[in-house]
Amino acid sequence: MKKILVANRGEIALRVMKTIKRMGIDTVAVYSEADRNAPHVRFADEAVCIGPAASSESYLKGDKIIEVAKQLGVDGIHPGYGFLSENAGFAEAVENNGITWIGPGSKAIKVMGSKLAAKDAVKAYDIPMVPGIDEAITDTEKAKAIGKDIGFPILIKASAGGGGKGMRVVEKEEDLEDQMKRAISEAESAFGDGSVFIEKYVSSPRHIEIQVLSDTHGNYLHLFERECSVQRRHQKVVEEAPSVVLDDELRARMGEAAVKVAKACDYVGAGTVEFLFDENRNFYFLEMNTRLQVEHPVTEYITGVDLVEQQIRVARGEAIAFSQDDLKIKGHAMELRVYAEDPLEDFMPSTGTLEKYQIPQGEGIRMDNGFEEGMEVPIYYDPMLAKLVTYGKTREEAIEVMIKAIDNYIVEGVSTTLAFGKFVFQHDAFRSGDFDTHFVKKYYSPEALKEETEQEARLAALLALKQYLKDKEQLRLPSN
Ligand code: MV4
Repeated sequence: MKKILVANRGEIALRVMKTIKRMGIDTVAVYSEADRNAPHVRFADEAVCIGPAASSESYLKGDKIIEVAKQLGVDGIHPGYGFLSENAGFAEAVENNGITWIGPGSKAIKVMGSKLAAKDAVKAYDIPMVPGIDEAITDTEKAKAIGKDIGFPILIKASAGGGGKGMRVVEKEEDLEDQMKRAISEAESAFGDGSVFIEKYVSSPRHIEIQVLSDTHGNYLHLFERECSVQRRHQKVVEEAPSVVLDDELRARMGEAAVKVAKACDYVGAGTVEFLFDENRNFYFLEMNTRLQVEHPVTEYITGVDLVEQQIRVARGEAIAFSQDDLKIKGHAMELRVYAEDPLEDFMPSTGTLEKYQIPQGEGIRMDNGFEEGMEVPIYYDPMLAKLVTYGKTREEAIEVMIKAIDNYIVEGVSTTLAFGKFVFQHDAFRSGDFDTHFVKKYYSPEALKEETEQEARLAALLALKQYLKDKEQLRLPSN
């Protein structure tokens, strides 16, 4: 491969292009009219405008992107995450045009894009699943019988849903009929597919996912877990690797289960298998994400593996050059997603100009960043500014590096979630490791954040006063 087009924008386009460049391969950026001056456009060897600001007119225009790729003699397309990354039709079209798709086969994307098809595919592989049914259901009487069988509360899920969309908890039998009708009509309008199914509701799970990697030679490996329990409305906020709750035995079992899921759909490349983890230390397969994930850097930190490089090597047909036994966890990594949102105003997106934008740097800090001082934060796309990733020999160290890095991250002109992130990293429940997917709902409020910020301001004022008094004292000392 001599030239790769990155069909994405922002921090992930830059991150992917950095590895491509390091591998001695040329990069092609595509961009919308809103991104003319974006860093990913300037970083690339070549860049082509593909349409107006709206994603539907630019970054989602698969045909246009393929046309550009052919014109420029591109050998491969990397989709990043979001946009076209899990679009089976696009993956197929790329291949049909003689371009290498740097991602899994369209069959795997399709199967894992449907919860029910995914359950069906992994059925024969003895993978732990939440008690429930594995087919679409419309009959409320049948649903009631299942509810009685597995016990309430139950969860109704949309087969075509993902990331929490189209889910409904049903506490008791009386509510079932009504909730099911709503779930079906919601799924129909949101996904054009009204198929829903039922699972036992796991009330306080942790979200733990396993990174897998496979090649076209039949090698399958896992690169351990990421803990992603700190999230807000199904939007991850903080991720880390490894998880505090796994031991080597459980880690190996979950890794093996994840590899089986990958095998079940003939997966090729880098993928992620999500599990729920309950208070009795049971784990259950949830879904598989058939793309490079936002939070992949924490895995790169603790394993030393560049996942984008591996994706490209696998797409070129190379065999993975290391084995499961070669992989060892070294240290601990934390990631904070920094959004242009106001944590005091219900995380309202905050747009405007970055009047000041200074990113932290130093030992144990990795910034996956897509912005610069003076840039506008556009309203058209995801409001994530950057990922702040830190590393330490221990979890405590990674947290300390993170808190210092947050303090050294200066943003003016838009609101950010930096203070909210600091709130998480300073929280006792987070630091002790005793948290689950309800962390934010349970502990966060604007008042709690304000209280903490004010306390810090008081402390800072006190320290300044103390220093001032000390300086004054020293000045008064007689010089002889
Ligand atoms: C669940 C669950 C409890 N029980 N399934 C949310 C996103 C989608 N991937 C699946 N999700 C869940 N499925 C059963 N049977 C709780 C969640 C869930 C969740 C999962 C992972 C991370 C955060 C979450 C927040 C709320 C609910």
